[in-house]
Amino acid sequence: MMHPSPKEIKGLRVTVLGAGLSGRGAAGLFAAKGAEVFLSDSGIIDRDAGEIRDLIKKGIYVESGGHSDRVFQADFWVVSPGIPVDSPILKEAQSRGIPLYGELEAASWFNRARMIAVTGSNGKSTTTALVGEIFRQSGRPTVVAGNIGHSFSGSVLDTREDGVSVLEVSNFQLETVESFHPEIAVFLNLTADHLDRHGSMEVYGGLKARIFQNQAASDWLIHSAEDPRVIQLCASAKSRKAAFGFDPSGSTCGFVRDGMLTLSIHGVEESLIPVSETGIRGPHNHLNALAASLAARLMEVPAEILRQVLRSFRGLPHRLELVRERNGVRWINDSKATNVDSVWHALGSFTNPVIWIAGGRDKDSDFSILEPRIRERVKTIILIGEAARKMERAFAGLRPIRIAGTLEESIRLAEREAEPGDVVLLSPACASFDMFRNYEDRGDRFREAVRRL
Ligand code: UMA
Ligand code: ADP
Repeated sequence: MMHPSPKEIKGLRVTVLGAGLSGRGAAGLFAAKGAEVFLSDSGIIDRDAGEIRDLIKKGIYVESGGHSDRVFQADFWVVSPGIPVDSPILKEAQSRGIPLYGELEAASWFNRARMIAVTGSNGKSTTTALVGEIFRQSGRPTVVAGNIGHSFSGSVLDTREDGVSVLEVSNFQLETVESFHPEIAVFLNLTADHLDRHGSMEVYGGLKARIFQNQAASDWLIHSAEDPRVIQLCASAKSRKAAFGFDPSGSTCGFVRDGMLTLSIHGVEESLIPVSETGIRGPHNHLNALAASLAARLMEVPAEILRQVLRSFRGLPHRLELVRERNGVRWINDSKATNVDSVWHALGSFTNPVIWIAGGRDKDSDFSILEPRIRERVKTIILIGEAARKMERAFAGLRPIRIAGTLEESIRLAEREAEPGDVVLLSPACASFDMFRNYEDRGDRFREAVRRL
């Protein structure tokens, strides 16, 4: 079904489901375009909080504490990514014939800039932020949005034809795309995550592949040359392909040769900088850097700008973030490592003995995959949260395991164990929602407690 064109929005009745970041952004966007907006949230929201108050002032009707029948009086719905497509309320809307669009899809109808979209199981935020920084430094009007923490709806009206939209795209968002069409799609990797929502790797991988479903032969798909599942999924794309990895093939690709980040653009090689001079650490981050560099070069950013930003970009907070060095012990906050593969790479980024703090809310993960890495790098395991007992069983006999009741207690235990040269790494392999508001809250609490030591 064709979605309404931006010019047809005026006067339509739009129900926005969920009043989180996506829903508030979408409500503001569609109200600005003249729609009659009804914003509905199943949870309790603070009607006096600044942004909601502003939406109410703009004439948007807001309900919370449940979805009333009024949600069905709509020409179409804009749905937040956290609401699964098979949830009863969305099924009911579908059975009544109401068109449903995801928030990212709906925002993209209004995009005026050239579009780069980044997906994958891990490294999305880091790569998106790096691409965004490169374009900002190049002087192009740049919007960075999506799963990275700012809804695209909230900034899409700022996009300009001479600018670029750099979007981090999650599989939740891809579940509800239809016409979403990035000129450059980046598919970083595919490892187990969110299996509690999607059930199988096939479903999860199929959703990620939607990032390129509307691409044509003139578009670019930048993808991993390391990940066999990604390579297989990308084979069906109509777009031109640029692979990145340690030894990819093709006339346009990115690789590391003799310790140097290198691109080949239409067969012409360009050396960027030595990996040892990049601001972000670990081999996984060098892959992120190659993907970001390809995206920028394919949109004509001069290589010199790339070199500057690759040196200065230090990564985002909560991703292998050095909090403190104290008595020869480095304390690292990797709270954003919410799945098993990100921990695999985190542990692989250190050569010193690691005291590893992990645990939280399990996402049906298979923790035993980490066994070889634990044998190589870990000295002591300290577990917290709901998954502690399951993880304890998975790692039994590998290394000494301690269970802590709180994050603060895990830090005290780690301090007692740590010797000069060690690394204390919070890299949970789990979601945070059992004990914290989100991964940022978990990382902030870790940082504060470590600074107090
Ligand atoms: N809600 C309903 N009805 C329901 C279920 C939920 O009204 O049946 C309401 C909740 O009460 C809540 C709101 O929906 O108030 C939350 O919506 P949401 O979960 O879609 O969250 P947003 O605040 O809109 O944030 C979303 C992304 N969150 C998710 O996909 C879960 C944010 O990514 C993203 O930054 C933001 O849009 C802006 O684009 C976060 C995330 O955790 C960081 N993403 C997952 C990940 O990275 O692993 C996919
Ligand atoms: P995402 O947005 O996909 O969650 P982030 O950039 O926020 O990705 O990083 C999440 C976690 O994954 C961090 O712990 C980080 O160290 C790790 N990570 C970053 N890039 C990669 C990669 N290419 N492969 C595996 N893990 C990665």
